[in-house]
Amino acid sequence: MDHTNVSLDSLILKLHDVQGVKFGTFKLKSGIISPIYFDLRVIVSYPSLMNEVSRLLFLRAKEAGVIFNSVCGVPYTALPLATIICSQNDLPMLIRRKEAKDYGTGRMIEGKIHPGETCLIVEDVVTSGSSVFETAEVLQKEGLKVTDAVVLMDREQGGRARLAKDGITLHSIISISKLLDVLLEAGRIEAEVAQSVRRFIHENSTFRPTEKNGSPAAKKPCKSLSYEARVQLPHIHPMASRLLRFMKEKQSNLCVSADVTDAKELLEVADTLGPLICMLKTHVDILHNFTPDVTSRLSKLADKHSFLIFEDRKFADIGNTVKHQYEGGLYQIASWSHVINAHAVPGSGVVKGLEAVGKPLDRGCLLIAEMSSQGSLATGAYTQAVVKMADDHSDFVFGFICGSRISSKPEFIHMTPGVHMQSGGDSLGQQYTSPEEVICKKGSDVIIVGRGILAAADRVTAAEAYRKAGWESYLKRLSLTN
Ligand code: 5BU
Repeated sequence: MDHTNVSLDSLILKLHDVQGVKFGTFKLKSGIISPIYFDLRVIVSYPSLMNEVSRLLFLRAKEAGVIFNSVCGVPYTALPLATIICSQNDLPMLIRRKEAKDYGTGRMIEGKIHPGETCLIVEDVVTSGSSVFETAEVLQKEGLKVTDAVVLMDREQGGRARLAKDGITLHSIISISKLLDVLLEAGRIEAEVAQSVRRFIHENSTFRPTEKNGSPAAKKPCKSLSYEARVQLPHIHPMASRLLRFMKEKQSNLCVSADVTDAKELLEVADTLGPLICMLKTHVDILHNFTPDVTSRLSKLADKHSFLIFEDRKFADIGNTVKHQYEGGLYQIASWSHVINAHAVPGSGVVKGLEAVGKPLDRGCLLIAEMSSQGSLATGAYTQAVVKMADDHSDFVFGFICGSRISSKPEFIHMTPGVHMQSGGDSLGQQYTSPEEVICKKGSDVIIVGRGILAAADRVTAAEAYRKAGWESYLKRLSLTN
């Protein structure tokens, strides 16, 4: 069980206890009078708080699927945080100097630099995003890539949008809104104080994006949007964003359907094909020798190779029953599967039941809007009703199983099964479409391939052929639509 939400509330209260956040009348550097002030430097005096903040920062980056080789803290408060993160997770650290040494090498960065590698930036508070940006600039000058920053506190004054403009995604642990909610509920502040802070934040944004929704991407039709542009969308689900990142980093929109019946073979498929895929789809209930150890090893392989696990359980019962099926029983699916799917046929209760279990664990759900099998009843008005259900539950539902793009919202991921290089199907109703047709013509995002790869004499070579075909079809789609 993940206790992030619980610990987040207590973290906010602890920060208030140690006066890391204060309410009153404060004159800022800019001369503006603010009703709230953060002084997170104080946390260095509280070791357990330092450890907790560092743990959550690292977890946030992991949850978002950020892939990085080293970590750099924005001087000075975030320096010790970066140190703890690196020390506890065995990661190399880089230190940014505030001023170049006037002797010796005159370097601005201390630590071993490997040009081309990606460095994660860590910061305590972000207002306009300029400190993060300055650090990113120094790192980039040394040949490093900076794609993401994690921050303890986002003041929600435009930093996120400003950094997004420069290609840096900001991930925050605490937003001002959350902070105010928790302090209000705990009776630490009055409603009027919360209200005045909200007004101040709203009126003092440092960055006003010219495009609607804060993202130039929001206006483009989604077929012409790159996977990386979709990561930046303001309302993207964390699971969708994590998947899109894996896709971009690994140049893979391939999900392998690991339909094997032996546990050892399943783990072998995951380990050998892991580097080529963005997602591994399982049917654990077809394993003849399932043990909980299989799923814990699968999770380790997912971490090792950066892919998501999708248990294709197709939940389809009333909310109360699916809750138990998802959380308990022999398979305890919620504890290891990042993604699950559901039929919409029972009505929205099925999503509500699953969400009650999956949301606290930061899981995500796909709704089955269409099926690849011959004579499927999931068509027309049914499919449209599924899209509406996804819209209504976009906190937990982040996409569809479908044959083609069915929602114009670029936040939704479209995943298509029944994919094979050779046309045709099987004797039990499966119907196949090619990777190019699915990605380029039908506008789906991810191809799901089972026997096309599993039945090949050399599975790695076959998976690479599907990865390449899927990726090239995506590049072709971008070039045709832009
Ligand atoms: P294949 O070997 O590529 O045909 O396997 C396809 C997989 O996708 C298999 O695990 C099915 O259970 C799954 N699937 C599908 O084929 N069609 C659908 O509409 C849905 C799932 Br939903």
